[in-house]
Amino acid sequence: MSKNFGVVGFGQTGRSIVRFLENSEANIFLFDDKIIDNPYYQNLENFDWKKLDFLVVSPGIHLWWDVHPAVQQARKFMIPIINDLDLFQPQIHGKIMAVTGTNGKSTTTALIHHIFRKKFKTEIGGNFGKPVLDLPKNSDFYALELSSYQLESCNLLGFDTAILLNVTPDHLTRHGGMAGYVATKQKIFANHKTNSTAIVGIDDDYCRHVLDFVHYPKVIKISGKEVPENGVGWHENNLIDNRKNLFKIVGKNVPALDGNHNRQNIAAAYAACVENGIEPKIFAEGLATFSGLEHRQEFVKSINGALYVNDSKATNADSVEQALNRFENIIWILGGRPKEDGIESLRPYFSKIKFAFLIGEAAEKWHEFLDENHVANEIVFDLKNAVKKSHKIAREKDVVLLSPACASFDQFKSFEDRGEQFKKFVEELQC
Ligand code: UMA
Ligand code: ADP
Repeated sequence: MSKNFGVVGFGQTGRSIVRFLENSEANIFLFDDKIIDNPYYQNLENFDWKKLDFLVVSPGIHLWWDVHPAVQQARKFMIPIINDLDLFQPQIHGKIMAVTGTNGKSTTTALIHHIFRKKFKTEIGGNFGKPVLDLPKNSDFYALELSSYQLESCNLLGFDTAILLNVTPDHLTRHGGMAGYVATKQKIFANHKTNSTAIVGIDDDYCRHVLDFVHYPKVIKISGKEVPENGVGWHENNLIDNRKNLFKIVGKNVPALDGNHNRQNIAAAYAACVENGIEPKIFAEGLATFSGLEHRQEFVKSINGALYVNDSKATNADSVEQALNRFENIIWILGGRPKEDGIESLRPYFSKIKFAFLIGEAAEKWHEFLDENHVANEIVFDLKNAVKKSHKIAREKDVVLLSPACASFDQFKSFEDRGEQFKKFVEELQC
């Protein structure tokens, strides 16, 4: 008998879920807070919840804090709540390499995909690119970026390779604080297969805490700062595989992945590669040809000796810290829709800031904070103005850095839109 599936959220993920269910025998009932012109759309208020067999939720749907009404109803009628990953996993035979962490997920997933494609049929998706149900089902490997939102609603955990890069404060409102956020990230290791591998970053306290509770058949520690005992890490400019007392140099830093933060990503990608049959030589070749991702410390242009850098994806303090650490003489463009963790942790870098231009909803609040900390700053509200004003004061060797420490949704469609607009405004500047 055909099953009844409720689908909550008709965004990118919801559409892929509906497409998938349409190809099965399922009956589909679609919910969204917006009224949607779609034959499956249901009004949540008068729906007969008892008839559902499953409720499939999109990543944006809150399960534990500020719980979405559809989720509340499903719980009341004991309907299993699942997500697109739960539907995807039984469909495939290929191995899943799942990547999570507060920062570096996209870069690491893209790097793994770039290298794996040299040897195996490999797809990339999840929180980066296509939702999983839009991926071909016949691949050897799947490099999946998983956000905390996706881990929260996934039940069929048990990946072939599970990677946790780092954990620093982010999405705290959604997860009810840091404890909830860490627990959700930790879920990536909640289950395993007989030959699964866990790859765990050891560069922050939260990850080191999680490491104590990872019971995978194989655990590889990785670091961007040191060479872990029996793990993979860095000594000076060399990536070192230190397992089985084999102190082996396997690669050097590459320009597209400059910066200490990327060393963590490279170490994790290396561990995932060698554990799955990629020889170190192929890894090193792949590393050298990886061109990096847009909007992550992306060098846009040099004008009169000043470098313009698009780091629009830096939406939390830890990711901004990597950029402030890397550059000197910074003209900093920041702001947008602020996160709960704020920018207090960036204080040690304030002496490197020549001037800060504040945009978006965070502007007023952070203006006061920067004033208190003696950082010269001005509220300009919009990005175009910020770029123009930065250009006026930029001198040789300065770095004009868009690294907002905020979500983009107050003024832009997405972080990509914000980054594209930044690049456009930079291109329009007169030398
Ligand atoms: N909706 C509701 N009620 C809600 C929330 C959403 O009805 O309470 C509806 C909206 O009206 C809309 C739909 O749900 O119609 C949107 O669904 P969604 O918010 O789950 O977003 P998708 O379009 O499905 O995109 C999701 C990810 N979005 C989120 O996690 C919020 C995308 O990550 C991801 O790329 C995409 O799936 C493909 O897998 C975005 C993101 O911001 C880029 N991710 C966060 C991050 O990276 O920090 C986690
Ligand atoms: P995510 O997908 O987790 O958001 P990205 O690879 O898109 O990660 O990078 C997002 C931001 O974080 C960029 O500003 C980038 O420079 C920074 N970043 C990348 N890797 C790391 C890391 N390992 N630790 C801290 N910050 C990082």
